Amino acid sequence: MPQTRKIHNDFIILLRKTFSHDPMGVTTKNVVKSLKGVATKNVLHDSKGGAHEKRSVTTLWPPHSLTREEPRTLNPCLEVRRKINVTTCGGFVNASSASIEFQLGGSIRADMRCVWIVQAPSSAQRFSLVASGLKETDGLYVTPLARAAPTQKLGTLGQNIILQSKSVLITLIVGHAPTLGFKMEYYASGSNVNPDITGVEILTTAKGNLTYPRNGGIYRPYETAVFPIAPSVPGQPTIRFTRMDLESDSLCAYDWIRIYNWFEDDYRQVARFCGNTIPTSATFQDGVGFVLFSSDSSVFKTGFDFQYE
Ligand SMILES: [Ca+2]
Repeated sequence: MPQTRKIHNDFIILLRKTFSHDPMGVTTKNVVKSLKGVATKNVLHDSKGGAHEKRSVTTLWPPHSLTREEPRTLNPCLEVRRKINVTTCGGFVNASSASIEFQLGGSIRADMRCVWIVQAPSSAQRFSLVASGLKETDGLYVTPLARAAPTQKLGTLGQNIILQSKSVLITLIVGHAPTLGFKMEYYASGSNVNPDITGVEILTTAKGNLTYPRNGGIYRPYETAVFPIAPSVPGQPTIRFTRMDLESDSLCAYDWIRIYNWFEDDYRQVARFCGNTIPTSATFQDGVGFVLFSSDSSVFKTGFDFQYE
């Protein structure tokens, strides 16, 4: 390289070092912006702190004293944050957006059942499939818990499904042959509302039991508690209630329990009961179902127990 050219290049490098706006080498891409110089953590807007994922505090640069004031319209919590990514078979996510990535690049056993429940602080949610090795004989389904619309199959990449429901069940139904994994995402959509789920447990063991409320006492007003049963070893679980103590009325219109059984691409209600009535047992012949409990504004009892195997 000619000497003059080298001097020129060195000068350019010196200029860049001297006037760089990023002397720490920190890229601004993932920096959480702050409003009025207040440190902002990578927190989610979870009204109940339901998404338990721990996050580190994102480093701020430049220091607050050097941060120029941001436009007032910015929400300090909604700036760049890492999205929750669930990778287990089943789970509960309480956040405005998340991805569910199950065995992507790997295989899933035949007849597998997984249920995720997602809840966003909004009146609707949008779902899309990002990557999929699922076959035609498999299915990934979204079911609004509010039951305002039927279950829909999320089967095509790029497809968007919007459901008018604060909380949604996502059900994986694998056919009678092993298959490959997938990745899907959901986003809050619509107007802001308070979340509706007051209790949730996803039962994945081969057998088990549940008492609600979990710590005894009486249940609360306006409960919506949901308990999917989807054993991770495929089977046909039978559910039996062993104790019932709900407000009683002839139509079960106030406080009630419903049992839903997966059958032909949707959840079908197989029982609705209240008071002290112990219902007959129900078998989930296709390997998955759920219990839904709801209470109204007055008269509260001690709840219920059930077991399944
Ligand atoms: Ca009641």
